[in-house]
Amino acid sequence: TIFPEYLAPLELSLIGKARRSGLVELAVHDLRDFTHDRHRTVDDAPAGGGAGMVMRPEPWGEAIDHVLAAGAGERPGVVPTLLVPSPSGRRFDQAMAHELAGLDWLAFACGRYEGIDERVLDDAAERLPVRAVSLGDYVLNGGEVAALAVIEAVVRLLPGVVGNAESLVEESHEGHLLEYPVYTRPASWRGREVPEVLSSGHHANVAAWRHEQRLRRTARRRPDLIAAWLAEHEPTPRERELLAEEGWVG
Ligand code: 6GU
Repeated sequence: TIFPEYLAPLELSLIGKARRSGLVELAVHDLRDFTHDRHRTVDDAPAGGGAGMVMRPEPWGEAIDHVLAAGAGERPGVVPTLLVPSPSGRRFDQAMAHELAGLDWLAFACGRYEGIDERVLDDAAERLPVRAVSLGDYVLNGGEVAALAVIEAVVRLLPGVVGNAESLVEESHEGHLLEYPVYTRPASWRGREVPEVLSSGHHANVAAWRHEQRLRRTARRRPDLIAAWLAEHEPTPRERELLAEEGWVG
């Protein structure tokens, strides 16, 4: 990155704690440390003309060589997977987070401006797996915020990082459904009550209500996810009824 300070939040909260307890190791590298001119230049005009600036290949090549050499000293024979945040990358999702959580070592190349000279990625791909990754269909100013998002989504899946492993199971995007709505005390607030079933103590009814809420909410907000859920579940007559009530048409 050319903005190491952008990644300062990696000291905080769950990820900071995971780092301090040795569950994950993170290092931030300043791309400008790999420049050799007085102005520490990292960008130049795009070949072929056009708007904006492109990141020059030399600092990136040196930075990647340095990260590879530094990390390889600690774990011989292991290479990182290089993730390149880009709106033209493959869409990041929970399945990819699980996949990345199974890898030993991830490296992120955070581009700015119009992007990184493509030869950097072609050159790196001869030595490492390289994957362009997008958060979604909108444009950020650079890869740092995307790298933070990917790191947070991946690190929380590592064993021991999230205290209560059960909270990883029932959350949104596990099993293709969104999470059910949650409530706490007080039982009545501004004339709004916590749904009665939740204070019934009847665990089966609570579980059935939550499942129904997940299905309804997903059909309403993210109908695109229902097809993936249906591919893995034969819906009960009740589930079919709920989907129909929410206007889902398959
Ligand atoms: Cl990964 N990078 C940038 N610059 N913009 C994005 C993105 C990534 N994902 C969505 N928009």
